[in-house]
Amino acid sequence: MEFRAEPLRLSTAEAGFDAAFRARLQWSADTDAEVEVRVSEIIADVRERGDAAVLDYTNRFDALGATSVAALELQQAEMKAAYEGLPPKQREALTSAAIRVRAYHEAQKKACGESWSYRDSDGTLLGQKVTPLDRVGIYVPGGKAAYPSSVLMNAIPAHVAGVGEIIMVVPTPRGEKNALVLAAAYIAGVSRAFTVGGAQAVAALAHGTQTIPRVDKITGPGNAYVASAKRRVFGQVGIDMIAGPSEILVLADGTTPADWVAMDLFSQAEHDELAQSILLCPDMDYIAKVQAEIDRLLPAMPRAEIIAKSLNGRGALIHTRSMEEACEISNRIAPEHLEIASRDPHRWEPLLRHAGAIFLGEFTSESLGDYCAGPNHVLPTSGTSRFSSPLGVYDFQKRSSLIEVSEAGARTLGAIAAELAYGEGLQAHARAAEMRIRP
Ligand code: HSO
Ligand code: ZN
Repeated sequence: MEFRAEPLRLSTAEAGFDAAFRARLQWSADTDAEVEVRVSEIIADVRERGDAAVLDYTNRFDALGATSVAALELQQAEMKAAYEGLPPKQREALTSAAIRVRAYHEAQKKACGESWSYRDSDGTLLGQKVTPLDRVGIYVPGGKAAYPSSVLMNAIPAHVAGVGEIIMVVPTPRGEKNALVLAAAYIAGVSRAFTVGGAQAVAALAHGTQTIPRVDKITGPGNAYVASAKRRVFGQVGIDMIAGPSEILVLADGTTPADWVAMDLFSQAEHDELAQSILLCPDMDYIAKVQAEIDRLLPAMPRAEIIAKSLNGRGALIHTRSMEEACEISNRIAPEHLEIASRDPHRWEPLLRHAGAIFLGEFTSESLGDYCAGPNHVLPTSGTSRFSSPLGVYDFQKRSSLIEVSEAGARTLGAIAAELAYGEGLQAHARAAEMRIRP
């Protein structure tokens, strides 16, 4: 069967652009009421029955015959053996990726993850103390989107942050374990791992059971059940984000080979029928070239059906009046991945404010960022890069303020605080400040 991909052709010069833009390019993350009910029942059951509930759901949903949750724990020796048993080239690639991802996150920790303090003119010490989380849970999907690279992207920043214990959960339908996922867990510093998935895994991590320890934060992508469960346990534990389908936006000035750009559009489209790939370009001839490359390259792609559905459903090739206008539209979309396919990417980068990750220049394919460039591939989707950031070391740390007031500071600050405390009618506050003012 042949799949044609005809992404929507839009021109910013046409009157209907705005309406078409809203209808096609904006994402609504509606939740499914049935999923919500099911997930709330599962969470309540896991809270009440602990291991017994986790075991029941896991045996039922993943067609296992386990007799205890303890039996679902993966041993370090098994993860190590998986790593050692990988074909050498795969093992080397995984190791190289892990080394680069670790180096990037170590630099990130140095730049924005260290404690700091200063003394003011009264000798009062003020600062911020950064501490890692004690224990985090990492959810790894086990179904059609089992990504060992995501194990690295979640576990490595946690490890670099200094998290005490990293607990991984991964469903293994019919008991099938993914050797690359186990190997990635082994080299990324996962402390314990359980072959448990779905809402029951999230509930177990959030509330703790007899066997699965309760964590402080849960990160990692998952299906609708996992997303719903993460939303529900938020507050009891921290969560990273609720990830939507993958997105790529390519800003092209026509200087990058059109087949490279077509393949980059495919690379996110192949994740999911709901993924979104968009090209913004001021050169109509170039857009036609990219379309021709899409037509030429698609039939040979193993995931042609998914790619075609994604491009036909949510994809767009947009003709803009200029590169400046393309940058403005990109800011409006706030994509997860933004490629600047240009020989002069630094000319456009300053105009771009909202994107999970920005890939500069013709040699920077988005896929390098997915695996091994170094930055994290867990990124804000669905326009949320307007207000949020890639997963990073900072997601596995928290900050405490530090205050040490000197005797002189007690005088200056005491007078200010007492005045404001009396204004609020809070005597004890005022007196506590005043008592420390020595004559
Ligand atoms: N592009 C995905 C991450 C990924 N790609 C994993 C390949 N494997 C995140 O949007
Ligand atoms: Zn990807």
